[in-house]
Amino acid sequence: MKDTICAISTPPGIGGIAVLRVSGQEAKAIVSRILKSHKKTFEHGKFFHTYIRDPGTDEVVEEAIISYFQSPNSFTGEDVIEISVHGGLYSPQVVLDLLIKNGARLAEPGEFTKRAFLNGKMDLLQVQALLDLIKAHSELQIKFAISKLRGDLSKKLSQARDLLFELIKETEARVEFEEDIPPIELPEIERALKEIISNLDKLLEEGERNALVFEGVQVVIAGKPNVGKSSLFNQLVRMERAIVTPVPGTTRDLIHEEFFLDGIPVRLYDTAGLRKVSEPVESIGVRKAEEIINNAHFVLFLIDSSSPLTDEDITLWKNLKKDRITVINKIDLGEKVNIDTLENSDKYPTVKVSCLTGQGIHSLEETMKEYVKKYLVPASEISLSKRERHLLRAMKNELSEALENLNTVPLDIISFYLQNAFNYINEIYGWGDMPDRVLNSIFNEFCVGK
Ligand SMILES: Nc1nc2c(ncn2[C@@H]2O[C@H](COP(=O)(O)OP(=O)(O)OP(=O)(O)O)[C@@H](O)[C@H]2O)c(=O)[nH]1
Ligand SMILES: [Mg+2]
Repeated sequence: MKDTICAISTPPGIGGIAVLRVSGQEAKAIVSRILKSHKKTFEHGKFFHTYIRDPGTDEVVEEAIISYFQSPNSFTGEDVIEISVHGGLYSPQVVLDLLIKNGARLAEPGEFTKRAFLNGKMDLLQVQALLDLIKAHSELQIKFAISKLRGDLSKKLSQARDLLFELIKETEARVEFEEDIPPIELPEIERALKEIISNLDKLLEEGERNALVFEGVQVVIAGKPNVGKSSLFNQLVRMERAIVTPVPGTTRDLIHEEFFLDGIPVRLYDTAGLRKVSEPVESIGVRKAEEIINNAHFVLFLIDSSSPLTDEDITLWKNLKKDRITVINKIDLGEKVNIDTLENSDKYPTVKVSCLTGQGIHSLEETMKEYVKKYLVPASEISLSKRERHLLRAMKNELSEALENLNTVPLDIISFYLQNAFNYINEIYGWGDMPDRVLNSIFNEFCVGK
């Protein structure tokens, strides 16, 4: 028998109420031990008012509303009792201690959700959706999380799974009872495989792009030393985060902050001014800057407005293999720069700003919003987590192997590829044998009490 778990499910702090949750076969027995009156009966979906009593001292320690959900009709699928108490700093803890003293065990992070999963109340796609929902910081993230929770992705995947299952049946039958049934129609198998692969491709493309809603867009501020990168960084993140001085080469380390543009998380990096240096600390900074630029979705390329372009600007611009917004800074000192000579400069939007006065910053933010949307045009609300993407790709690889070798290898090998693909799709749902290591890595992301 599994033990009965308990936790405070509301965040710590003073509030209207706090809720404790108890789940497991012994839930009723344990909670009964700490109630003032034993006459209360637990009825599924009903609640009652009572007092919490310490059975050791017989003293009343709290007032509570108790609700009961009978197995299997509860969040975890087990008997669940929720105890609502006054939302203080200390009293929920007193009740929790009593539950533990009387036979319950403190739940691990995400253990309620893990039990819900193990009892077949939700699949791993829904678990991920729940996690996305809890961690959501924007309306857009909520929309995507709800879509997954309601099963939009599950439906799409189950089409692929059903088709694949049919194929496995076809091939397995031939492998097992070769003589008794007509030979397999290879062109049919080929057509079906192509269909599944092409659907997977679409799903992967869409789901990966839309994952930006959760994973965010990486934007890097780059330019030669002293053009005002750190000043711009501070303006955009609205705090004095990075050190600003008139000395070129001030910034050496990578600094980043996150903020939202129209509900999409942006991770903005300030970098060391890009130049050739022999000084070891700064040159490490330059190397790190180059690395992070490579990984960025786009760059804010900073140019000093107060003097003409230098060779440094021109070389950096030319070597930058990234999409960019050109930001001309220090316009309060006059507009002496002409960027027309920069290769393809008209291909990118240009915004003029002064990080000293704040002029143009709003307009830059608007341009950035437009830019962010270039990377994210959600035609649907389907998004794929890293785990889901990884498994879908693995599944696709197996199917591609099957397709490639269809006419050249024996059918049992094709069937083997198909089985592997089938195992991957089941793993996305969390069906079949799931190693504890994998499950823990998912459920540990939750807090205690969820
Ligand atoms: N007048 C004026 N000065 C500015 C503006 N933006 C930045 N500065 C000044 O330019 C100098 C360099 O600014 P930083 O923000 O440190 O420049 P940086 O590009 O981060 O420099 P490094 O980290 O050394 O590469 C500082 O003295 C800033 O006060 C601006 O819009 N107008
Ligand atoms: Mg700097």
